[in-house]
Amino acid sequence: MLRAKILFVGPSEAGKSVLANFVSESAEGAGGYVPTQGLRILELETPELGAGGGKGAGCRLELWDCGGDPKFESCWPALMKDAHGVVIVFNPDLRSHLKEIETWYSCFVQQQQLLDSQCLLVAHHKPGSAVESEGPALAAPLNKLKLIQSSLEEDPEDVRMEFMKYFKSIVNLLNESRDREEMSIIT
Ligand SMILES: Nc1nc2c(ncn2[C@@H]2O[C@H](COP(=O)(O)OP(=O)(O)OP(=O)(O)O)[C@@H](O)[C@H]2O)c(=O)[nH]1
Ligand SMILES: [Mg+2]
Repeated sequence: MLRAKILFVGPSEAGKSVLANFVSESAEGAGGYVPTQGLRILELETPELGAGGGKGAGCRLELWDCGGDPKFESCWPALMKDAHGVVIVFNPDLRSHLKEIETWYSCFVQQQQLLDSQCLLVAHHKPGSAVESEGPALAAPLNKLKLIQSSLEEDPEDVRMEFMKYFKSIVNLLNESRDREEMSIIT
C-alpha cells in the first residue's frame, strides 16, 4: 500500500489541528484551544484514492499536524524529511499571517524542492468571520499556489472535497514516480 506523508503547517492558532481532525474524522481535542506540542500524527486510510493508478490498493495518508509555535523550529528539519505534501493553514483576517506564510512556504516547499502542486494553501475562517469570495490578495510566489477557502461552519463538505482532491493529486504523483522507478529497474 502506498504511504503519503502530508504536513499541516502554518502560524499558531490558525486551525491546523481543527482541520486535520476534521479531514481524518478524528474527534480528538474537541473543546478549547490546545497548542500542538511539536507534532501529532493522524492517519487516514483512503481506499478510493489509490485507485486511478491501476494498483488499486488504496493509500495510507499520514497527516503530520505540526505545532506552529516558533519554539519548535528545531524540529522542522525532521518534520520536513520525505514529506510528499505540505498544507499551509492561515487566518486570512490576520495581516501578520499573510507575511508569515511566505516563510513557511520558503522553508517547507521551496527549500525542500517540492513542486508547487504539492502545496495547498488554506485560508481558514473561524466561526463568525466573513468569507470574502475573492479571498486575500497574496504576493508572489504564493499567488501561484492552489488556495482554498475553508469554513467548517458554512460549507464543511466543500472543504472535505477540496482536501480529497488535493490528496488525490498527491497520490497520483506518488503513483507516477513509482511507475517511473519500476520502469527504470526493468529497462
Ligand atoms: N468552532 C471552531 N473553532 C475553531 C475552528 N478553527 C479554529 N477554531 C478555534 O481556534 C483554536 C485554534 O485552532 P487549532 O487548530 O488548535 O490551531 P493550530 O493551528 O493547530 O495551532 P498550533 O497547534 O498552536 O500551531 C481551536 O482550539 C478552536 O477553538 C473552526 O472551524 N470551528
Ligand atoms: Mg495544533
